[in-house]
Amino acid sequence: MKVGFVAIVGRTSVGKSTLVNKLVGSRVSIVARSSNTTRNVIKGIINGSDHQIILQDTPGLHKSSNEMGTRLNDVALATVSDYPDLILLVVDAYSGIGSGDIKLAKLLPKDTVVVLNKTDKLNGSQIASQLLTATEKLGFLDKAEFIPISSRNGYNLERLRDLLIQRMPEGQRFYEEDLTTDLPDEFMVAEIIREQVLKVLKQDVPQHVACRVLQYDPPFYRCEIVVDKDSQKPIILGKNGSRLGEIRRSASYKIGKGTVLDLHVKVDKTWSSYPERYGYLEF
Ligand SMILES: Nc1nc2c(ncn2[C@@H]2O[C@H](COP(=O)(O)OP(=O)(O)OP(=O)(O)O)[C@@H](O)[C@H]2O)c(=O)[nH]1
Ligand SMILES: [Mg+2]
Repeated sequence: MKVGFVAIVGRTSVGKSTLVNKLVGSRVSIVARSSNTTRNVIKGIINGSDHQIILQDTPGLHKSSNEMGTRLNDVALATVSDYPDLILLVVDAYSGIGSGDIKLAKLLPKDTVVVLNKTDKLNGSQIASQLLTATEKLGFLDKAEFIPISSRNGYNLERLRDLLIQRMPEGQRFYEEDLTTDLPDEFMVAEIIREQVLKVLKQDVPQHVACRVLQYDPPFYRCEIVVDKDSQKPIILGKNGSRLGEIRRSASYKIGKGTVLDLHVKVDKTWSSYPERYGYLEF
């Protein structure tokens, strides 16, 4: 049986978490338009009768301007040096390979698999030209395989999945066959709420939002949304609490039928200095 670990790395917002969800076939890692969405190494497990592939979604690499950003980068790079069976470098085929991608690629093994994501935004000849440019710019990865994909419309994901299976060593399952992630349920609930916060607020509020479950009593959950500035609290609440209501409705729907969410907004000016307190960066 083919079993192994695949570390998925790349700059922020290239679509790593979207890819993991698509390959796994369920939503294990949250996705947002804003940068620095993923804050933990999130495992997504692909199960088959003759294979089990454990994908490790990681925080996106970026130019960090604060302590938490630096630690997010460190967590991602630690996954690379933790002897995964394979590394998947995700790049954005639409924006092309930039200096950030090259800098990261230089830290990776020569047989890394490079996926050029978001090809749904390009036509056939543009894809061919981006593929050529990528192989030139990342030519130092001289045993690399380059695959254009789209996590959005599924283009080439079957081929990528087959390649991953092929590249895994022989072994025994690490996890039960029906598991798609090993994340604690409480953390999943908090992440779904954070995803809806980012979605409802769009660019209004920064990534500096934390979500934590205070009472876990399914289908009842009491949770806090934490911001680091007084001025952000009214933004989350909206006029007469309308935005918080919208967040509550959409998160309840995503968590599941019958969910009752009690949401509170809190200001903790230093939360990003203690991300573990809120469940981030600790696994
Ligand atoms: N058009 C298009 N958009 C995509 C594709 N994959 C992801 N996206 C979008 O890109 C944005 C970022 O996606 P994520 O999956 O959160 O990116 P990420 O690399 O995990 O980001 P970080 O967690 O911040 O590192 C979201 O708006 C996605 O919907 C794709 O194949 N095509
Ligand atoms: Mg992500």
